[in-house]
Amino acid sequence: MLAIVHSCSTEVDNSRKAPDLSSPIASEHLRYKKPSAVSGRTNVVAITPWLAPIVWEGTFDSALLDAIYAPRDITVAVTVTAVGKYIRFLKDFLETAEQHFFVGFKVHYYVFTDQPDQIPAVKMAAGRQLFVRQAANAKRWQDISAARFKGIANLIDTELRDGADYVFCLDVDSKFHAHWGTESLGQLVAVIHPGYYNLQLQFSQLPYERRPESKAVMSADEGDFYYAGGAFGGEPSSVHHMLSMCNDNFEQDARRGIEAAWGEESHLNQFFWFNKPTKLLSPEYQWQDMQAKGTPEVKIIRFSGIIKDYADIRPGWEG
Ligand code: UD2
Repeated sequence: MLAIVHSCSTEVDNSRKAPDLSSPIASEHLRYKKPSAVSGRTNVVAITPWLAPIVWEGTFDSALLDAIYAPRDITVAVTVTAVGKYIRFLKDFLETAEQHFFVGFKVHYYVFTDQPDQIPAVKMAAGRQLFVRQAANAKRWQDISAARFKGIANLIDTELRDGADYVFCLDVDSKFHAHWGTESLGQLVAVIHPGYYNLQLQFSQLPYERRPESKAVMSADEGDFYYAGGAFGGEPSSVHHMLSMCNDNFEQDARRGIEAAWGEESHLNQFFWFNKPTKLLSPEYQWQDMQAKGTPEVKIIRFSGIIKDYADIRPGWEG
């Protein structure tokens, strides 16, 4: 495993301190507009039937949340894979992350790539560092995408259990457009897929894997939300458990010559059906540029997948 540390503009102390929960938060940081128990966002659902919050613009106060998390001196790890032609998306991903993702907090980017010499130089703020880890190329884009789960699980095992408080796993062909911060933290965090949040679809019409031969199978009356494979996260141990379970199921399928409908995303969705996420992020946190820019529900787009030429960039693309 290759380990290259890219220097950033400022010296960073790598030793993580234990959170000092005894230090009081200055009360002025805790003051904010009086909250209401009876008014708020009315055109979206902000809580699941299992009482996990669904994070939408207008449901949280960033300054208050930052004041709660800042004394804990947290480190947020981000994993992103840039293999083959997808390396071209990394610069924008990193530059926009520096503008919007956990600004003011320690962020460690872990870039998995087959081209370590092509990592762009991106100026990073103090406390933010980039680490490169080797990833293999493959003949099929599906295999590159799915291999992320095993690679990230290994990274958590070897480095993140003690090296980060939270980890987010994101698609590289994406850009940040607006604030993404402490409101997104939780034990196990899923993002509602932007293509399925507002359709009056039955469970049977969501694109879960349906074939009983696959370990990702969901029956027609099962499901919660349909979640995106391009963004999820949580505490390292919980994310590790999820990735390991999904990867085991994915490999069992592969040994029997089956590939779930949407690859690892199908396994992820089935995992979340059995193991409910503790926090959901609205599609503000995983939009797609090919969709309309805004809707009455999605007032702000924080992170979105760019439009890409599949035939040009994906190995093994068959249309
Ligand atoms: C969706 C999911 C994606 C994955 C995939 C599985 C979203 C926004 N994205 O995206 O996470 O679950 O479905 O079908 O929900 N990659 C490379 N090189 C390659 C191919 C892929 O580095 O040649 C990496 C890269 O980080 C990319 C990710 O794999 O962002 C997923 O591939 P994709 O973006 O082409 O998959 P897509 O758009 O179908």
